[in-house]
Amino acid sequence: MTNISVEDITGDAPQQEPRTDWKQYFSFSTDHKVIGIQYIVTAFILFLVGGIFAMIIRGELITPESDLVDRSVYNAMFTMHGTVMLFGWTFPILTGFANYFVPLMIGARDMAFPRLNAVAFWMIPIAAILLMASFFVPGGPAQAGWWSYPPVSLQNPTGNLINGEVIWLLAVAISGVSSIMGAINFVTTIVKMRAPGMTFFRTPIFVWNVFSAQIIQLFGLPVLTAGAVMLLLDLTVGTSFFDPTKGGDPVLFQHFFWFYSHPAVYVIILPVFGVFSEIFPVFARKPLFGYKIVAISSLLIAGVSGIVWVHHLYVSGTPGWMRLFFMLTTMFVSVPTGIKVFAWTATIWGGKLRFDTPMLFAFGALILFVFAGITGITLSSVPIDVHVNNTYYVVGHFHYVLYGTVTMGMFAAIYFWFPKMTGRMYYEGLGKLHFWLAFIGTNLNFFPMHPLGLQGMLRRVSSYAPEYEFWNIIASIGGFLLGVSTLPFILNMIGSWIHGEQAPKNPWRAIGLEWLVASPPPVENFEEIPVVVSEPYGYGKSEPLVAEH
Ligand code: HEM
Ligand SMILES: [Cu+2]
Repeated sequence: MTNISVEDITGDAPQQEPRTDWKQYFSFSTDHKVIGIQYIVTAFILFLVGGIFAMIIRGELITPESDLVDRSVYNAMFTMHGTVMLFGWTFPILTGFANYFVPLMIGARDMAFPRLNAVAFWMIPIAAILLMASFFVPGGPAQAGWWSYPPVSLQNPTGNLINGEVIWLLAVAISGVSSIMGAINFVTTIVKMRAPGMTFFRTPIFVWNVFSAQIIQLFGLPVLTAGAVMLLLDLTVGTSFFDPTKGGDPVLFQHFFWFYSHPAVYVIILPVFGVFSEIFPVFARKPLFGYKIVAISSLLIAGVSGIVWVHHLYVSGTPGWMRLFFMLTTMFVSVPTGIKVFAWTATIWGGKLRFDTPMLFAFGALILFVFAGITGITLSSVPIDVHVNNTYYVVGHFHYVLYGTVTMGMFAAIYFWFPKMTGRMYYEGLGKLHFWLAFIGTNLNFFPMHPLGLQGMLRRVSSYAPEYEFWNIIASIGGFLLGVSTLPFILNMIGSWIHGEQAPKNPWRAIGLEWLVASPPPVENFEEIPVVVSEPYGYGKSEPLVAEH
C-alpha cells in the first residue's frame, strides 16, 4: 500500500487540496470517496427525473378530469415516479453517504472490497438507463405501480417479449444485485476494519445504523429477487406461479414482495436516523442522549422489521389471527423508534442550539417524522387500514416519511458534509431559502392527502369526483413549490463547489474521526491509523477522542 501523507497531498496549506479531477467521477474508480460522490450525484439526477414525473402527476390532478395526459401515460408516470424515487434516489444516495463516511468514521482507508464497490455502483446507471429505455418500447413503461402486483403486471397488451414490465423487472433485479454486493461490503467493512480502540460501543450511530440497515438487505433482498425472477418467468416463459387463471396465487407475490419491501423502509430510514444522531449533538453542543440505547434500538428495529410485512396484506384475504399478530408486531416497532425520538429530543433539550442549514433540515425532518409516525400507527390498526387502504391517506403517510423525513434528512446530510466532501463552504442564505421552500412545500403537498384519503379518494387515479378538487389544488401548489425548492439547492451546490469559500477541516467543531482529516480528505484518508480512546459525542467533555502520538 502506498503511504501518502496529508502533507504530500495538501502541501503547506493543509486546506489547499488539489481538486479531484472531474474526469475521475466518470471512471471506474475504487476510491470509496469517489464512489460515494458518484452515488450521491447519480441519485440526485434521478431525484430530478422522479420529480419531473411527480410534476406531471400533480399537473394532471389539479383538475378533476383526466385531461393532461392519457390514462395509460398516467399509470406509467406513477409507476416510474415511485420506482425511480425509491430505487434511483433513496437507496443510492444513502449508499453514497455510507460509502463516503463509514470508512472515515471507523478509521479505515477504504471499504473492504473496493472493486466490488465500484462494480456495485456502475450497475445503478445501467439499471437507470435500462428503465428509461422502456419509454421507447411499444406500449411504453411498466404501469403496474412500483410494487408490480400480478395479475395487473402479468397483462402484456402488446404481446411483445420485450415490454415495459420485463424491462422494469430486469432493472429492479440489477439494482437488487448491486445492493446485495453493497451489503456484503458494508457489513464486512464495519465488522473487520474498525481502527484500534474503535469498539462497537465507540462507533458513531451513523455506522450502527448503516450496519443494521445492511443486515436487513442481506436477509431480505434474496426473497424479493426470487419473487421478481418468478414473476419474470410467468411473464416470459409461461410458468404460473402467480397467474390465477392458470392456478397460480397472486397473493403469494405480495408476500415475496413485502417480506423485503417493508424492511426496506427501515433500510432507507435507519441511515437517516443515523444522520439525525450525528447532527443534533453537534448543533446542540451536547452528547447524544442515551447513546448505547439508541445504538441497540437500531438493531432491534432491524430485527422486528422482519416480522411486520403482513400489515400490507390486511385486505388480501388474510386470516384474522394473522392480522392480529402483524398488527401487534407493527405497533411494537414504534417502541425502539419512540426511544430514538425521545433521545433526540433530550439531546436538543436545553442545548445551545444553532440553526445552520443542516440543523434546520434535521430539525424540520424530525417534526415531519413525528407526524408520519402518528399516521403510521393509525395505519397499523386493522380497522383503520381496512377503511383507508388504497386511498390518498396512505400516500400522504408515506410521503411524510419519504419526503418529509428521508429526503429532508438527506438534504441535512448533504449540507452537513458538503464542506468535508468538497473542501468548500455552501451559501447559508440559499440553504435556508431551500429549507423553508421545502418545509412549506412538503406540508402543502402532502397534508391535504390525509383528508382526501379519509373522504375516500383512491390513489393511482387520474380523475376524481369534483368534491375532492379543493385539497388537490392545494396539494398541486405544494408540489410545484417543492419543484421550485430544488432550484436554490442546485444553484448553491454548483456555485459553492466552484466558487465557495475554502472549508476548514472541521467547520462545525464536531467530534469524529472524519473531522480530524483535511477537507476533502486525502486519498488514503489517514496518514496514520488513529487509535480511539473514548466514546463518540463527547461534547462538553474534556477527554480526547484519539490517542496522541
Ligand atoms: C415533489 C415531490 C413529490 C410529489 C409532488 C409526489 C407526488 C406523488 C403522488 C401524487 C403520488 C400518487 C400517484 C397516484 O397514486 O396516482 C405519488 C406516489 C408515490 N411517490 Fe411521490 N411525490 C413526491 C416525492 C416522492 C419521493 C421523494 C419519494 C420517495 C423517496 C416518493 C415515492 C412515491 C412512491 C413510492 C409512490 C407510489 C407509487 C405507486 O403508487 O406505485 N415520492 N407521489
Ligand atoms: Cu410496511
